[in-house]
Amino acid sequence: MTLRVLVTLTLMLVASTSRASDALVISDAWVRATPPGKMMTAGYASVENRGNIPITVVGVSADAAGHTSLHETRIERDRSTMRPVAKLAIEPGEQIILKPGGLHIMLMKLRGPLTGGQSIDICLELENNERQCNAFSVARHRVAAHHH
Ligand SMILES: [Cu+2]
Repeated sequence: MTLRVLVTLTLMLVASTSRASDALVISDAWVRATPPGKMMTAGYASVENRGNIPITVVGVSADAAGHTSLHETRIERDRSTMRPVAKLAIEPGEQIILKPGGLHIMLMKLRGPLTGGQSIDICLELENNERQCNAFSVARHRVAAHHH
């Protein structure tokens, strides 16, 4: 084997193992069922970077909603407010929990009501133009994280 072929193979291997979406592990993904008449809701999940390079989420998308964004709930002067989050950087080994009262995926202009038992796909858009889509189950409350 020539050195050149070896270098090419090595580069291909590096490229295939460094895909950020492979390193991003999403679990406990759920979306709150919509109350009657409401056309917006939020999605939650735990997002873990199991790779060795930082991963930056630069957006979210979902076919079920006309507008999807990353949001953060904060308490300001005793009032709970939500603000958009443009970027979310996840360091190697870091796990970020999107949960009620904190970071969440905001789903607005829903195309229809979301009821428990169904699931919708939500995609995380990553900085390097990769995207990772996961099924989020619709539930009224968070389901227990572990089933034994
Ligand atoms: Cu929100």
